[in-house]
Amino acid sequence: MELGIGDDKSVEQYPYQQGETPGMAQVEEETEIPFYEVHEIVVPHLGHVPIAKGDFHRLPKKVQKFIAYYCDLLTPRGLYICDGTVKEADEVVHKLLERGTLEPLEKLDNCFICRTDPADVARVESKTWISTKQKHDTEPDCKEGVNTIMAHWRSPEEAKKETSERFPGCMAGRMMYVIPFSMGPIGSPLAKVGVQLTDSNYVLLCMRVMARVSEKVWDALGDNDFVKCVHSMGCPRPWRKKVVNHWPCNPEKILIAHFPEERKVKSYGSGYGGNSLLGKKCFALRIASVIARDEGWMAEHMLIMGLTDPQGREHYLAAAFPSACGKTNLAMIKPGLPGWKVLCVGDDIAWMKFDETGQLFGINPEAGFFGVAPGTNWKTNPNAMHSFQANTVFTNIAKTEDGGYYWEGLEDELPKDTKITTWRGEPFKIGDPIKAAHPNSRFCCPAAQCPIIHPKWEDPKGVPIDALIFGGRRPEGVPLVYESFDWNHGVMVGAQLKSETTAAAEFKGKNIMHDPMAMRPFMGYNFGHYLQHWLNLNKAPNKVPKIFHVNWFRVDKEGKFLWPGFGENVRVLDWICKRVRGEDVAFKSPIGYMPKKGTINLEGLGPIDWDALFDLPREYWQQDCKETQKFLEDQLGKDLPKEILEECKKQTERISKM
Ligand code: GTP
Ligand code: SPV
Ligand code: MN
Repeated sequence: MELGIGDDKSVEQYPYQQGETPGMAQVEEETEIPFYEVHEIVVPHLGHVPIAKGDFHRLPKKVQKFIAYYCDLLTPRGLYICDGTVKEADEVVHKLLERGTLEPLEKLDNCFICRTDPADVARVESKTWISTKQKHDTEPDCKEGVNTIMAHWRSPEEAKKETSERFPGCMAGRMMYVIPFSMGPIGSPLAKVGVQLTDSNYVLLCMRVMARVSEKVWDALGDNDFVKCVHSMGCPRPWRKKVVNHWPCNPEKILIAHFPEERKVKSYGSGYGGNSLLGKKCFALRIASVIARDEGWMAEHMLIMGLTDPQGREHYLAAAFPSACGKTNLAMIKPGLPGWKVLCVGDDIAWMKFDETGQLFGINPEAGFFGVAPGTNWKTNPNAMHSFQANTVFTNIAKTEDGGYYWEGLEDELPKDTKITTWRGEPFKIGDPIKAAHPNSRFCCPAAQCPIIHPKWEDPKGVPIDALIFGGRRPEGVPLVYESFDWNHGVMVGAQLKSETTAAAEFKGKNIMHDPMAMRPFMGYNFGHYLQHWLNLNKAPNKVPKIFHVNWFRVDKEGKFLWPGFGENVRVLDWICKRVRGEDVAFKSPIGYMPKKGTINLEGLGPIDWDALFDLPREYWQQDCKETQKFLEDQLGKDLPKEILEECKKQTERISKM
C-alpha cells in the first residue's frame, strides 16, 4: 500500500469506530512488546502499523515502547517518524497546500496562511487540567466555597474516564507523526527532551519551528526519560461531521490533560497554539514548573532580553506579563533612545537556575516565536516584522490580493484600496467595520530569523539574569514602574498581578482578572507551594535579582494611553538598570520604590503627564490591597505562605498612612 502522508483514500481499510478497537484495554503502557520486521511494528491485538518514514529500531527503547502503546490505543493507519529536516517540512507543506489547509503568501518566501475552523481559535482554559494522585499537590487549600483559579485538578479515576472516552481509536485512518524535540539547546544542561505524537501535520510544521526537532534528540536522549506528549485532533475516520476549512477538529470534546507525576500531556480535539504545540505551555510551563520545583529551578512565563546602554554596559532582564500583554513586543523592541541596543533571547518562556556561585542564569527553551499578529507593524515591532518575512506559518490572519499578510494594525502601511480576504474568507477593505484577522491570529517563525536575536540565545549555560519584571494591563491606579522593597515583597507583587482579559484565551469582554505571576493558566502544581518555592530560592549562595512592576497601559479620562509604549519602554528599562546598579534614582512610596521625578529620560517624547503616570490614588490602593489579600487568603487558605500574608499586611499598613 502506498502511504501518502495526507491522502484521504485509505479510509475503508480501517473499519474500527472510536472506542471499538478490540482488546486494546489489555495492553499496559510499559509492558514489553515484541518487535520484528524492520518496516512494521507488530502490536498485539491490532495487527501491522506500517511505517511511512523513519527507522523505528533506531529509537531508544523507552520511546519504542511509548510509540507501540499508543499505536495500539490510537490505531493510526501509519507511523511517520520525523527528522525535522527542511525536506520533511517541504513535503508536509506540499500536502497541506494540496489539501487546502495551507495557502501560500506569494509575496513572501516560504510563508503560508492557515485558517482554522472558527470554533478552534485559542487556548481553552476551561478544558485544561492536571491530574495527580493527591488533589493537594495540584490545588491549594482554598477557603471553603471558593474555587481555585489556578491549576484545576482531576482525580486519576476521572482522568482515566475522560481520556478513555476520547483517545481509543482516535487516530483511525490518520497518520501518527512522531516528533522528537528538545526544549532548550540540544544537550544543554538546562534543556529537556520531549516526544510528541500527533495526527496533525500542521502541528508538526509549527512544532518544528517552536522547538528543536531533530534526529540528534534521539542521541541526546539515550535511555533517559522524556516528557510524553500525545496529541490528536479527535477526528478518526470515517469522520461523519462537517470539516470546516480543511481543519478537522473536535471542539466539543477538547481536553488538555497533564500528568506531572508521569511527565505526560494528553491533548485532544484542538489544533490551536497552546492546546496542540505541546512543547510550549503544556510542557515548558505546566510540566516544567513541577520538574523545576523538584530540581530547584524556575520555569516561568517570561521573556528574556539583553539591554546595552550607550556606555556598553549590558543587563539581562526577564519579564512576566500575562498573555497578549506585550512580552513579544518588549523582547525585541527597537529602542526609542539613541545609543541603546536590545537583543532578544526569548519572548515567552524562561527556564532559570541559580549556578553554584549564586548567579541566576536563564535560557529560552523555545526555538521560535508564536506571536500575536494584530498590532504588529513596522512602527510598533519592526524586528518581529523582519522575523516573519520567510519560513513562517500564519494562522487566522487576512490576506491581500497580491499575496501579502494583513491584520488590524497594518491600516497605515497599505494602500487604502487594497483588496483583502479576511481570516473567514470574506472580502474586506480597510475601514470596514468587521475584523480582518482574528484577534488571536498568530505568526509562527524561527527565532533565528529575528535580526536582533542575541548571539548568546543558544548558549547552553544561558544568560545571567539581573532583574525580574512583572506587569499587566492596568488601565487605572498602577504607576508606570516601581521596584519591590526586597525579594519577599517582590514575590507578593508577582502574586497580586492582575490584567485585563485578552483574546489569547476563550474569555469574552474586558475585565480585570487576577493572573498571579502571569502563570494563572500555566501553573502545574499547588500555587501556594509555588510561592513557597520562590521564597525558598532566597538562600545562600543565591543572589536573588531585584523585582520590578511595570504598566504600559494606564489611560487618561478619555481612555487614551498615558504612555507611548513599545520602543519608548526602553526609557523605563533604563531606570530599572540604574536601580540594578544601585543608583539613587528612587524614593520610597507605600507600594515600593518609585522613580524620583525626572529620573526617567523623557527627552524627545513630546508632552508626557508624569503626575498622571505615577499618581497613587489612595482609595484605589486601599481597595486594591484589601482585595488582593482577600484573594490570596481565599485562593490559598492554609497554603498561603506566611511571608506573603505578612507582605500584604505591611502594604496595607503603609497605604493607610498615605
Ligand atoms: P502572548 O504571546 O499571548 O503571551 O502575548 P505577549 O505577551 O507576547 O503580547 P504581545 O507582545 O504580542 O502584545 C500583545 C498586544 O499588546 C499587541 O496588540 C501589541 O501591539 C500590544 N502592545 C505590546 N506592547 C505594548 C505597549 O508597550 N503599549 C501598548 N499600548 N500596547 C502594546
Ligand atoms: C498565550 O496564550 O500566552 C500564548 C499563545 O502564547 S498559546 O501558545 O496559544 O498559549
Ligand atoms: Mn508573545
